[in-house]
Amino acid sequence: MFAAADLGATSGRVILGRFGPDRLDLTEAHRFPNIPVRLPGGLHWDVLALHQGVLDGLRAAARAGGVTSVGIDGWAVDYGLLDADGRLLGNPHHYRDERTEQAAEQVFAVVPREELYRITGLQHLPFTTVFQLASARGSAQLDTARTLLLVPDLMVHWLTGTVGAEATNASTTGLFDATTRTWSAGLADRLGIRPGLLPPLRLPGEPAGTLLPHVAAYTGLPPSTPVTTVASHDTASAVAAVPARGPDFAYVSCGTWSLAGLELDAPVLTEAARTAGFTNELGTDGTVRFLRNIMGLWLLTETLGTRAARGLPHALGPLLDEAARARPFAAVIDPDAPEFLPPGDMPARIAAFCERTGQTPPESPGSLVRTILEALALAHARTVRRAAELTGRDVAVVHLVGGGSRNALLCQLTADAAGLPVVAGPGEATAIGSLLIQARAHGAVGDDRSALRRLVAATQPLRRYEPGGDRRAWAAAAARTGQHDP
Ligand code: LFR
Repeated sequence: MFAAADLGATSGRVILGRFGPDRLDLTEAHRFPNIPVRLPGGLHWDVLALHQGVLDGLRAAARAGGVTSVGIDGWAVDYGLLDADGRLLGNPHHYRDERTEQAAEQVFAVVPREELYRITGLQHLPFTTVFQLASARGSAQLDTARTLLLVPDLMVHWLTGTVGAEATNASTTGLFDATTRTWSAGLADRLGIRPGLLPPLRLPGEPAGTLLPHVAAYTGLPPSTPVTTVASHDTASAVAAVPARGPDFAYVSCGTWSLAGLELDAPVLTEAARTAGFTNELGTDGTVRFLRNIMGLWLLTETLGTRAARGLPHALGPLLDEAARARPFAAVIDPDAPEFLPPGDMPARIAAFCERTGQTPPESPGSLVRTILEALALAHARTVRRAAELTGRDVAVVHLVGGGSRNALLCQLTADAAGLPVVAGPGEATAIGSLLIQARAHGAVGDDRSALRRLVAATQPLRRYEPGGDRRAWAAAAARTGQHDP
């Protein structure tokens, strides 16, 4: 049995996976909330609570019979800083904190955006690590720091005492060279980042240490339990678990974010890819995740959160039923409009977006939810099409994985918008990706990446949605969106 600790933006979980010939059985050992905290210094992650959640999950794993190995993944970009004694300096910032607004321009003044893209291959997101570091420049915290650890690497450090930077997640920092697949010492130097701050890289499958004595004592797992490096960027793990049966697929990893794109062998670092907003993040086995970030279910969860705070009905099921019955295309919004990024009153922001673009805001909660899901479906479809155009690849099927795959309306709308079949599931693709990498490293499954995908396809519940709907209406909506290349 293997344990995957998967940290998401709203909750963390520890999932146990048991492999057998043509078998992969999953059980959820523990789930815990991830509640960001606003302090005078901005919006932060409660990393101690996350560590405690991981420990409690591992304790549950020990009670369930123990594990061959543990792996940890989480969202990208964010980091903790350690001092010379290896202690965490303050609480890591949340990528939705507003402090990075001006920072990108400071970076571009030193490394022009076109050059930065040619080196790192990253789409422009205001919160990328390199911009967060620029906004922290000259702070006492950064001046004192000796080691930067991305959040999953920090969790591994607290389990094992070891220090390393997992490569798929390092590739999201804006300090990683997409071609050489190493830290870009040149960029760090030009941007005044001490080279020693960035720890040695580790690849998925490599050992990351064993449990510290106090971790073993608390969890009840033996101190010799290995922690295995997985694709610690959650999206990289999710892509590894896409249940594709052939090469001509696109994926949408849909949770808080929708990450839509293709798996490639080499980065595409052209101006066309840059202006279309595509990123080249590292995947497992040296693959490249050529994708775009789409705002994702964040729009929906923030909408539900706003309604809950006002004492309004906010249960997802009934709202989705209403949305399914609501009139199509009451309003068409761009889900990636920058004002949707920070936490806050999403219904009011969507209404303001509609008014600004000469549209009547959705009039009922069901219509609002439908507007969000149609906007995501349009963005999924448009991103998949652009990715195919930019790479000359054929796409015959879209695999929608992650929590969003449980949203039948979103899956059907995505199929309709793309004019392609959507295969939905698995919902826990990220944890499955982590389990597969661990199982492979410990010899419980074979090496071949496509065979791992076939195992997921053969063992996990999947649902297929055929494209339907009114093609002309979708085309008209796409023309109305204002969904733009950034
Ligand atoms: C998804 C994800 C995305 C990344 C965003 C912020 O959970 O990891 O891939 O762009 O979170 O880190």
